[in-house]
Amino acid sequence: MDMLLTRRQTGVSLLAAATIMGLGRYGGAAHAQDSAAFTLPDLPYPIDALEPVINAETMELHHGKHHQGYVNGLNKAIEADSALQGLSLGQILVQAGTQSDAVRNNAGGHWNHSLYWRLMAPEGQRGEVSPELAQAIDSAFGSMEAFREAFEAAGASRFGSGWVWLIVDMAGQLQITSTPNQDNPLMDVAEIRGMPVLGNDVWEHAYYLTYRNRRGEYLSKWWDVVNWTAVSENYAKAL
Ligand code: MN3
Repeated sequence: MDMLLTRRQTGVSLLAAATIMGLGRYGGAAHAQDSAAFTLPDLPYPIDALEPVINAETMELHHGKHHQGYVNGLNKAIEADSALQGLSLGQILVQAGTQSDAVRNNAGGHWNHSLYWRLMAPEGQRGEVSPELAQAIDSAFGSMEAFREAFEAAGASRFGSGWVWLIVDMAGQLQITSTPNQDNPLMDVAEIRGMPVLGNDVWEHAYYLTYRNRRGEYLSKWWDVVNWTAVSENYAKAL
């Protein structure tokens, strides 16, 4: 087992945390049980539920074509590599650095998008930031407003395609970080490793139909659809 997986303070491994966070529901446990292919999770709300921030056409393409493409690509790559067969998604992610680009990109794409859909919710179902998370954000960033600004800035300055994250790092602290392409902070290759609590997709396919080249506008409007109940649960589980 990778030594980096051991959290210095709590002794909880990232892999265990990833499993707790629901990797199993998105291909981990199911895959291990029956060696069936990874599958595209259903959206937890109707396709137009996030309008006007994210329109139905964007969701249809993003979920139905892009995410499905990562699932298909991952299954194809695994089919061609018997060493990967039977591994959970989490087990593949933590050894992404020694895998082919096809495995790294498609496994990351599948995990990242499975999280992303659940970080958003329709109006009336977005909940509130838990007192514990609010306090941790204040302590790490000064205020919720300062956190949002820093998160948006990190997303805006990611060159090309990638993701911006709020993570619980290896020391148990909140940090904002960003990864290229479909990498994520669970991967052994990540500059800063930790458990994602919140993540936003800054690939153009996530926003281009509505916002064109205005990534900053997408990042600032995205807060309107964030499911704070889910984010607060992610934080509680990542500790
Ligand atoms: Mn995407």
